[in-house]
Amino acid sequence: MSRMVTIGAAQVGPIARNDSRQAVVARLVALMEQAAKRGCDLVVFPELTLTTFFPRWFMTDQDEIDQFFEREMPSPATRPLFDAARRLGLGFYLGYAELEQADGKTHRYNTTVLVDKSGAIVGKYRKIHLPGHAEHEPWRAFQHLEKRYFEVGNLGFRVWRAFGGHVGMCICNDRRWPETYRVMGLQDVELVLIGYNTPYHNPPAPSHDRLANFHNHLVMQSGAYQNATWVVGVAKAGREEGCDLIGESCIIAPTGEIVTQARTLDDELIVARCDLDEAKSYKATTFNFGLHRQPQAYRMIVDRMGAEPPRG
Ligand code: CDT
Repeated sequence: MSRMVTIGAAQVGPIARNDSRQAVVARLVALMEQAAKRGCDLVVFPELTLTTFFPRWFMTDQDEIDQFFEREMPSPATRPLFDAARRLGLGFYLGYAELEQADGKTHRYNTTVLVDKSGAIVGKYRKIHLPGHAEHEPWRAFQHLEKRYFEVGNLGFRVWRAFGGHVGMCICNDRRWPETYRVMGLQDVELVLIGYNTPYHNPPAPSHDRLANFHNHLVMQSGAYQNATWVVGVAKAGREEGCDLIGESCIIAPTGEIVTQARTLDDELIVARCDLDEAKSYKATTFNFGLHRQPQAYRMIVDRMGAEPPRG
C-alpha cells in the first residue's frame, strides 16, 4: 500500500525590514506556482514568513512592533496566497506573527496555519517553546526577543486529518525538544511541518555556531525516526539585515534519512514524493508505542521542568 503526498519545502531567502507584505507575498506565490508545476499537494513556508525576523531588534514603540503582526488571516495582503491555493489546488503551511483580540485583551503569538487545497484554514498552531530573552541585552550582536514579543502558544501540539494523512505543526525552536514530536507521535502523526529562522551565531554560546547546521538536521532526523513520521523543515535563510540565517531546508523520511535538501540560501523549492505508509513498518515494530512505551516511568517529564541533580 502507498499513500503519496507530494510536498514542496519552499525555503525563503532574506526579507528586508522595509520589504512590503505585497512584495513578500508575490515571492511566495511564485514559489507556489513552481510547486504546482512540480506536482505538489502541499507547500511549506518558513516561520514568520511575511516579514523580516523582527525579534532581532529591541523596540519599545508598540505601534512599531505591531506593524510586524497580522490582525486577520487572510487579510487583503495575504489573500493572494489563499487564492493561489484554490487556483492551483495546492495546500500550504504559513508562519506569521498573529495579533488576536480575545476576552478584551490583546494577545500576540508566533503562529502557523495549515491551509488545504480549497484555500480553507484547517489547522492553527501557536509556538510553545519561545527561545531567547525578554529584556534588552545590548552586549549581543543582535537580540532574540521572542520572549518579549510573543506569549507562549495556548493550542497545544495538535494533529489534523489533512492531505490524506495525520499532519502536525510546530515552529523553529520547538524542533529541538523531543516532547514536541512525541506529543504528536502519540496522535499517530505521519507528517510534521516545521518552519524556522535560525541564526548561525548564538550570542550566549558562540562555541555552538560551527554546529548550527548539524544540530538543525540532528533534531529533525531524530524526531522523524523516533516517532516514525515524515518531517519537513523549512528555513528563512541567508543574510537578513546583517544577520546570517542557516538554510539546509529538508524533507526527512520516517527512516530518519534526508530525502532532499536545499543547496542555496535563497528562495528555493525542493520537492519530494512522500509515501505516508512508509512509516507503517516502524510504527508496527521498533516504535509500536502501544506495545513498548512505559509511561509510568516517564512521570518526571511532566512533573518537573528544570533539571535537578540527584539528592545526597
Ligand atoms: N526562531 C527560533 O526559534 N530560533 C531559534 C534560535 C536559537 S535561540 C538559541 C532556534 O531554535 O533555531
